[in-house]
Amino acid sequence: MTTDPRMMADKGDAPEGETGVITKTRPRTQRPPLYKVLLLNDDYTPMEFVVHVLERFFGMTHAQAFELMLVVHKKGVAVVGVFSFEVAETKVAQVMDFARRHQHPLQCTMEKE
Ligand code: TYC
Repeated sequence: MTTDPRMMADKGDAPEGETGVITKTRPRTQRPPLYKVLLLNDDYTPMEFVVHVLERFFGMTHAQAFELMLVVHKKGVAVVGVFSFEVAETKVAQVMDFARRHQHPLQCTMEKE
């Protein structure tokens, strides 16, 4: 029997070459927050003006724009698109400015998704 540590049998705590602190981290993918652009109903803005806004600033066909305008008209509000903060901000400003220039009370807002 030996007492020399170099001669003692492996106690089997862990397989050789696999000791040490685990340092690997899962890559955390950061997605930018998205913002919904909402169009609100009112009693005065002409339906055709709203349809034009949706075609002009949201790239919808006349049929898509008419359909969504009717959703806003009936339900009071609808999401017209989802964008990055900067794009959403620009769309809201474009719609609000266009409505103001035509003296319509149309309201467009954004909220974080
Ligand atoms: N309610 C308006 C009307 O009857 C039409 C309208 C639709 C106004 C959608 C705003 O976001 C709107 N003339």
